[in-house]
Amino acid sequence: MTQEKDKQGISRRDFISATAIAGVTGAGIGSGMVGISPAFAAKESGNATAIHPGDLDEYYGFWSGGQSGEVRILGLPSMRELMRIPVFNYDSATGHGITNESKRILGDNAPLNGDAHHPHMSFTNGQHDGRYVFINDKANTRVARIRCDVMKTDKIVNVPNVQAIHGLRLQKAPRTGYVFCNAEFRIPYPNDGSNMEDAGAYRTMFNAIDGDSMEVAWQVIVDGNLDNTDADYDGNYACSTCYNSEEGFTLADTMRNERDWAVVFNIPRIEAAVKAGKFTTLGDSKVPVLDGRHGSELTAYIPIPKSPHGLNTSPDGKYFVANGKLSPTVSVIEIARLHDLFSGKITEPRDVIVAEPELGLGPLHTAFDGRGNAYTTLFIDSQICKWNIADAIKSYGGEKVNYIRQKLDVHYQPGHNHTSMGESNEADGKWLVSLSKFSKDRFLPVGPLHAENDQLIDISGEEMKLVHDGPAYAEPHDCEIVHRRKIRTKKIWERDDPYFAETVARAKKDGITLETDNKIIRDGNKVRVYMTSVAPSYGLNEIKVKKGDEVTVTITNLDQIEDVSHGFTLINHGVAMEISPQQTASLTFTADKPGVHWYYCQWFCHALHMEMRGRLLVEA
Ligand code: K7E
Ligand code: CUA
Repeated sequence: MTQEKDKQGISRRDFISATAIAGVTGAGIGSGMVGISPAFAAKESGNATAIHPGDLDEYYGFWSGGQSGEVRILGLPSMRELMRIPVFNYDSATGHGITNESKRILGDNAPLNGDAHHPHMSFTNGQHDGRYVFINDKANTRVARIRCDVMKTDKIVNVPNVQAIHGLRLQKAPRTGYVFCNAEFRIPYPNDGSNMEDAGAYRTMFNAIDGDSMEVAWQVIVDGNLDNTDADYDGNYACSTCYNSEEGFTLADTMRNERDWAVVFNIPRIEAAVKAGKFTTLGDSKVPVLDGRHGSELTAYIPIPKSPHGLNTSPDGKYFVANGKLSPTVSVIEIARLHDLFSGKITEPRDVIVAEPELGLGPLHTAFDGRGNAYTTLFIDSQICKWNIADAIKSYGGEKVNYIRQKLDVHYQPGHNHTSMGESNEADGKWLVSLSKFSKDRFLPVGPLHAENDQLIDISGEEMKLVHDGPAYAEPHDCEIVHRRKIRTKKIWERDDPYFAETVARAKKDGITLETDNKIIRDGNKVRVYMTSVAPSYGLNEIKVKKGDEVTVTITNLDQIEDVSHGFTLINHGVAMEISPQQTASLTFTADKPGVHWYYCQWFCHALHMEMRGRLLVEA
């Protein structure tokens, strides 16, 4: 059989299911491959990469939208972008940041920019459970929650007392539970301008948010800056990397020490201390603040080489891997030894380290295949280094073994990398994505600002194989790859959905039945317009108000057919929103311009979509 390859080297005929050949390398052919010629399988080996028109992907990828402040959903292995979820940003397609429903989530006067880094799906017993994705906003010190049944942001919490939420990971067991997040930058306490030059007054904190209530549960003061974090699979520990143990203000200051540290948080001890009232509060915040600086029984500081960055838990729950960044090594911490460290049986903190393999220049993040191998990005070398954990441990113990399995060039300067299901205890070792920060010459040039390059790598065999380049806008620091069996989305809204419950309650107060009524209610200079929409028309094609009125338009989309979303855009007023089937959406604006202003549906919904419009008549 001849193989037709396109420019990326992806076989157009590679239609066999990924499951059937996962893990097959070279000539080893599984019996599940009925009807596939041995020549084909032997030559191709590994995962099916092509998803043909009409076929569905096997995985959802949740991608951080970086400085765009959003989250994107990709399909893997096709790397097609399926949806964007506005989170910390303004979105003119859906009206996030404009609608009353989204403003309730964002808060009053919320900034409409964000710097999203770390999207992570909730867990039950170490497995992804399809409930929520959480993500941080470094730019405005916030954490958001996305509902995975409708793929909308449903809660955002501002974290008090700190600046710049960066590393974010979730409690894995028994469930999420806590959303652990690092505040990166140190600020003086109190931060009121009274002590800005006093370096000794600066601190930062490790934070835990209750993933159910989205309230901050507690905060722990630490030494140094905090960078990335991860949690174990038993609910006992979280571990964060720290750079700037020097606690300096300048670049030169932060680089002085040969070693910084990883700080381990003892979750049961912290919870006990909160219960026992051993905490303070700061300013107006009621959040319990505990002291976890050196000497505290709540934390353990483990010295590791210079300015570590990523912190990743192996899917077997045995190790925390801290990535060296300025050191060519990663430090492997055996989680079982942390019990002895906290009980005092181990007195030298570095005795919890069981391997420190030297991998190459600029190790930033590590991913796992569930078969005992780890994959570390080498930012400076522009490579992924595949290494074996057991062999690295043997080597640290003095045995002569080569733990490095392969180095693969990526293009270029990779930050995070991710394996399919590899951030849960169901790592399946099929795919690896390298989130390369620079794309340089890999795509058609589009001006000084370049796309990032998210590269798909087949890791199902012994050898890593690069199979796809995917350009991405605004830096997707991090992503997570979750099998589609974990996710159940709704195709149309349910009428009692909490997303618009407050809007429904407001209508009820006005005596409105949203599913049938088309009415305008005047309340002083406040005008509330209620209408329905059914393709291709609104329930009202004329709204009469007076100049200066504050107008709230509430629309209920009565269509029951999947994909018939409507919209409402009012010309020259900066207002627009999505109204998907069975959804109620609302927005408020001031009618400050006398005259006729057309409103129209901006989501193509019908052959007569262009005719779906009406007039706002503003009397002088
Ligand atoms: Cu860019 Cu996870 Cu914010 Cu590393 S972090 S690269
Ligand atoms: Cu309704 Cu377009």
